[in-house]
Amino acid sequence: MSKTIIISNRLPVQLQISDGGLTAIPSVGGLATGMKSVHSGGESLWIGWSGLTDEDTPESLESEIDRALSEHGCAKVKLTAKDVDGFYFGFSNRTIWPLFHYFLEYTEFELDFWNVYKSVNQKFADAIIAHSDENDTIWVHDYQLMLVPQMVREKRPNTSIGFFLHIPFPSYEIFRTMPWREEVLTGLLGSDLIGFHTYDYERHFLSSVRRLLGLDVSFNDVYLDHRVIKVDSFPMGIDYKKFKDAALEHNKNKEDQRSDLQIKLDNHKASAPDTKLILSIDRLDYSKGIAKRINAFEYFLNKYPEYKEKVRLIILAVPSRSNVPQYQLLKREIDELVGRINGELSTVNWTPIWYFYRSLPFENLIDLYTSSDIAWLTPLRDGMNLVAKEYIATRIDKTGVLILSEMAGSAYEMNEALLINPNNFEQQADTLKRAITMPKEEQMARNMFLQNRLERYNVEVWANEFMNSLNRKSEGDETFVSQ
Ligand code: GDG
Repeated sequence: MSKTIIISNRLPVQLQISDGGLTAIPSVGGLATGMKSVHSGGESLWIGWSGLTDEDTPESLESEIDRALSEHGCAKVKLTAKDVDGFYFGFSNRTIWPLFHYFLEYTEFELDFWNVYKSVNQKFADAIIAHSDENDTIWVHDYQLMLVPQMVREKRPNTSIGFFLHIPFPSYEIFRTMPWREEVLTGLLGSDLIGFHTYDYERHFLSSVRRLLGLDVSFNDVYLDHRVIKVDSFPMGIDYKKFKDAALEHNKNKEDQRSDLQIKLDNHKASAPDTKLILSIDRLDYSKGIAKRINAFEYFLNKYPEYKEKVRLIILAVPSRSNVPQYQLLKREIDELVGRINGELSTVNWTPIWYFYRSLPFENLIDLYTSSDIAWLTPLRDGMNLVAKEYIATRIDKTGVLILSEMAGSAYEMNEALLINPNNFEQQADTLKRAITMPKEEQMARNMFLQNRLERYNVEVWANEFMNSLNRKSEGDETFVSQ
C-alpha cells in the first residue's frame, strides 16, 4: 500500500532523555496540527531529526528511540553536533533565513556551512529512500531541506514529490546574491509541486528560475527536461476550532480555575478599567521587528501623551536560536530598550511595557489573546504569521483590533485588519490611536469577516489542498516532451 512521507527538520514529537529514560513529548506547533489529517491512521510516516545529536544518545537507547518514534508514526534522521552546527545554526539560520527575509547585512556566505547543508540534506534524502518505495508520496517542508527533492528524484525518478516553503521567497535581486543559487533552485525543482504562502513569493521564485536557470516558465509551470513542475500558492491556515474552543473554555472558567497570569491580567483590568492592553507575541527574531515596535511605542507615547497610563504593551518574546550571535545581540538590544523606556516613563501606578522572555504554556497564550484589546504585530518580513490569525480566532465576542504589518504573508488575507508599514512610526502612532478609539461595532464588523475566512480556510484545508494538488499532478499530465 502506498503511503505519504512527511519530511521536516524537526519531528512532531520531541524526545528527551532524563535519568537514563526516554520521554516523547508531542509538539503542539502549527505544522504538527496542520498535518494531522495527512499524518494519521498508519498510512504515513514523518521523518525528521529527533532533537538529540549522536553525541547525546547512548547506544543502548537507539532501539528504544526508534520504538518511541514509531509509536508516533515517525522515523529519525541521525545528526552529529557538527551537523547541527553547520546545517541548522549555520547555513539555515545564518545564510538562508536572513537572506530570504531581506537581511543581507546579516547573511553569511560560508563555504563550510554550505558543505554541511549539502551533506545533511543528503542524510535526509537517504532516510527517505530507506523508508519509502516508488509509489509513496513525499512532502518536504521548509528552507532547511531545499536540496532534498532533487536528491530523492535522482534515485526515484517517478515518485511524487511536493515541497512547501514556510518563509518568504525573496525577489530575484536578493536571491541572486547567493553563491549557490543555481544548486538551490535545482534542488527545489526535483519536486512535482512547489508551494508558497503567497502569490508574490511564487512569482519571485519563478522569476529566479527563468533568469538564473534560463528555463521555460509558462504561467505557474516550469518545464525541465521531460518534466513539468507546478508552482502555486497555498496560504497556511490555523486550527481555528482549537483556538475558538480554548477561548470559549477559558471564558467559562470559574474564578478559582484562573491561571496566575489571568489573575494578574484581571487585577490589572479591575484597577485600571480604562487602560487598553496591547499584545505582541513573536519568537525573538530580528525579522519580527520587535525592537522597532518598542521604539514606535515610545514615539506614540510622545506624540499622544494623553495615553500615558492608559495603555500597556505586553511583549511575549519566545527564546529562539540563541546560539546564533545576531539573536544574542537582539536580545541585549530589547532588554536595554525595555529597561530604558520603563525606567524613563513608569509612574507609581503604571509600567508601560510588560516584557516576558520565555515560552508560555498554551493556556497562557489563550489568557493573553483573550485579555488583550489590541494585537500589534510588526514583522519586517514574515512568511505568513500565524499569531495574527490565532488572535482573531480567540475573539469570541468579536471585539479586538488587529494591527498587522503589510510585510507579513497573512496581511494578504487579512484586509480588515489595520495594516501598517513597520518602518513608519508616524503611521503606527496614528493607527494605535485609531485602534484604541475604534467603536465596538466597527471592531465586530471587521472581525466577523476575518473569522469567517479563517474558519473556512483552516489548516486542515490547507494541507488537503496541497496534497490534492500534488495527487492531481501525479495522476495527470506532467510528462513534457521537449522539442
Ligand atoms: C514560521 C514562519 C509562518 C508563540 N509563542 C508561544 C507559542 N507560539 C506559537 C504561536 C504560533 C507559532 O508559535 C508562531 O508562528 P508564526 O507563524 O507566528 O511564526 P514562526 O515561528 O516564525 O513560523 C511564519 C510559519 O512558519 C508557518 O508556516 O507563518 O511566517 O516564520 O502558532 O501560537 N506557543 C506556545 N507558547 C508560546 O509562548 N505554546
